[in-house]
Amino acid sequence: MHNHPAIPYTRETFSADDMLLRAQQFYTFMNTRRTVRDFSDKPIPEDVIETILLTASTAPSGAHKQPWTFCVIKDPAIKKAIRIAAEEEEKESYENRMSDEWLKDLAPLGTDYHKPFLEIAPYLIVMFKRVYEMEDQHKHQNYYVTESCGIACGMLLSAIHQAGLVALTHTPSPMNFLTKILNRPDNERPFLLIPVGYPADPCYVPDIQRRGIQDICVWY
Ligand code: IYR
Repeated sequence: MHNHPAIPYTRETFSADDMLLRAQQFYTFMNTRRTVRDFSDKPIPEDVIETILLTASTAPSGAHKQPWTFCVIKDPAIKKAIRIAAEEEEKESYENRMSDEWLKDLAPLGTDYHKPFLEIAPYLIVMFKRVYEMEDQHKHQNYYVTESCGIACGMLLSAIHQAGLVALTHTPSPMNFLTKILNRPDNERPFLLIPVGYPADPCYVPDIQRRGIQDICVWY
């Protein structure tokens, strides 16, 4: 049946009771994740970040192309350049590009164009999506690049949470300045900018709730 190389795969399974317990425990843990904007500048070992990125890279991807590059920025001068460029775009967005409805929807989050966390957080992870690969001067297609990168990002956020760290999914718009500052090749496009660190002490998050199961699930 298979004419491609395949290896056996098994994994540990659980009784219904244990499945429910594990599912509940994981949900309880993940439900303590919050998007954070108040970061501490306390350093984090590089191997923690590398391990988190390896977890992100376990995500499924179209034709297993793994169409992502994670740039990790620790250099204060580069963080500062990113902050300056991001605030310039964000100022324009908040003042002229975002609709009244959008600004109203953001009001409970208390965001504005100031982005001090871009310099305070010990690392900025910028995820680039790789829209194609260059091999032997030929372009090779990648597939479902946005979906693949979105899934990898979710796994990245989970890995950050598991390590006891916090993150922000920051989307300065437009983000092309990241391509220039980080000198990325033509096949890469900025996908998401994720400051990672310890939370500041004190750290505040918006007083908002998640939707319940009745609101997110329809059974057939
Ligand atoms: N990118 C801007 C605005 C912003 C947009 C959304 I949608 C958010 O959920 C939060 C912020 C900023 O980072 O401030």
